[in-house]
Amino acid sequence: MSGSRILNSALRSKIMSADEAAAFIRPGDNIGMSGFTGSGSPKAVASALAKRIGAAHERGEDFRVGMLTGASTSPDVDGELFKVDGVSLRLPYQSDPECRSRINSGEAYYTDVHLSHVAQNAIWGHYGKIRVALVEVVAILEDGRLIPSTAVGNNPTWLDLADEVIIEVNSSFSTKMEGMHDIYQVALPPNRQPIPLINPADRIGDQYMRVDLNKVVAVVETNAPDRDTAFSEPDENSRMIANHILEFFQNEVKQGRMPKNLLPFQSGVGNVANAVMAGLNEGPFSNLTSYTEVLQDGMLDMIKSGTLSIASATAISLSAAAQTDFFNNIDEYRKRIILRPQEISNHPEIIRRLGIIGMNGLLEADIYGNVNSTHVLGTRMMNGLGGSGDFTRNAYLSIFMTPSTAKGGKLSCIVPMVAHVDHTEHDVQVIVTEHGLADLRGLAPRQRAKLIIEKCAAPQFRPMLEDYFARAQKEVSGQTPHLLGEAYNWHLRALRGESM
Ligand code: 0RQ
Repeated sequence: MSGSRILNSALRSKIMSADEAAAFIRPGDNIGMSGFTGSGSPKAVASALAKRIGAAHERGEDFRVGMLTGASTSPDVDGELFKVDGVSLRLPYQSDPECRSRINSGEAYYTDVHLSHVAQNAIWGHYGKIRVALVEVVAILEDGRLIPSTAVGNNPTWLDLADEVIIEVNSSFSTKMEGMHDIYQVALPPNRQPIPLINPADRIGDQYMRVDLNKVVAVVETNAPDRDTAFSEPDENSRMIANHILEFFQNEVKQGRMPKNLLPFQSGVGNVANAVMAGLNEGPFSNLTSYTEVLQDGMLDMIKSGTLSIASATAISLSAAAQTDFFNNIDEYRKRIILRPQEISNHPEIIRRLGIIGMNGLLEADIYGNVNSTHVLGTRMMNGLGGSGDFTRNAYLSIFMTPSTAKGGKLSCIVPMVAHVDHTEHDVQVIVTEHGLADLRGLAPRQRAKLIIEKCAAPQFRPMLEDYFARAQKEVSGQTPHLLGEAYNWHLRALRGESM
């Protein structure tokens, strides 16, 4: 029934169509938008805006906006807005092919920033004025408080900063999500206080988001599920990577460095990460906890089996089948899942305090352990850094996992020197491929190189890496020996379409 989830009468009077709401957005606006890895993104107003922008461009008018979100959105948001060349600035993380192509062609600016930094940067004004907030919620209470949807992201900050607020109320999500969120915002220095979160299960804030009702210009009703984040069955490489990691964890417990139920873990996105979750679910561990950004299918399975007792995140990004399961069993999941603003899910203070195990993917690592997560062959943006840096720098254990090769074996994911650095050798502690796991803790660069080549490189590239490293030591020496005239020949060969 129309308006049934909008209990506040002032906001009920603002109900309108997506086209009418999109008309509030002006050329040049910066929009603080909901959405994190496909979940919680606006289902109607962004595509209505894309239509409006497309029509303006046909009339020869300039119309582009700045688009700031939590992380990636969906084809009807990033895809449609970028297809009409409607975005001048995008941040902080994206994974849409259309968006990626406009960034790499130079038509749009993309600011790749740690996810935990976005809110405070926006408050400080580093992104300019955030004039409009476009935020999806599940329902509006009588007093105007908002029940967040499947992603919290930066929404509390967008609601605070914007002059005009457009709210989408999505009735496809159960109102039983009420109580799953924990909204806590940090003050700016010098008034910042310690964040009182000691365990992943702690609730430190409010269940609801708040907005100044006078700023709300439009309320739009929608009824559409989140983007379907499909996962494939773990392939052989992913299974082998997962096995190396499980064996490593067992040894850490044996050495007394981690308790039997490990430490809270963070898991990146993608199929390898999901396979590691599947491995953990089948492995010998129980009563695990997670303090992460995104809850994927694998973690839902772990909650169901009882392996995972609590999952703290900022978003739930699931396949269609897992979304059905999530809402069918929401009363159970609500006891085990907490969704927080990304400033808190990714906060360095908490990550360091909890002693997180961070597990993320990479494009390439070099023989000394520097990691490139974002730039294909050094120049073309893939998805962005996301939260990998928040966790890698501050975790107790920073693990990077990848197949040893890409593009059918033509590219080695272990190279002499990465062509772009997201995570430095000082932060990267473990690298894992299907061939093995290199535990780099405590090692000096030349020791790291030996181990990474031996354990992680693909057999067809190993002799070349050994030869490079041997000659670099002999001809140049130094703390971190490199043949600077040769290091990027690997990438140059790849750019010519040859094997590295
Ligand atoms: O390309 O899809 O065209 O085939 O990169 O590679 O092996 O499927 O791995 O899905 O785990 O993604 C780094 C992108 C890895 C991801 C990255 C090509 C490869 C394929 C994907 P195709 P895989 P994954 C939490 C943390 C940064 C953000 C992050 C990522 C595609 O992990 O975005 O960690 N990380 N956030 O063929 C050229 C190489 C390559 C390569 C792989 N060396 N050169 N292409 N590929 N290696 C989440 C958030 O923060 C929101």
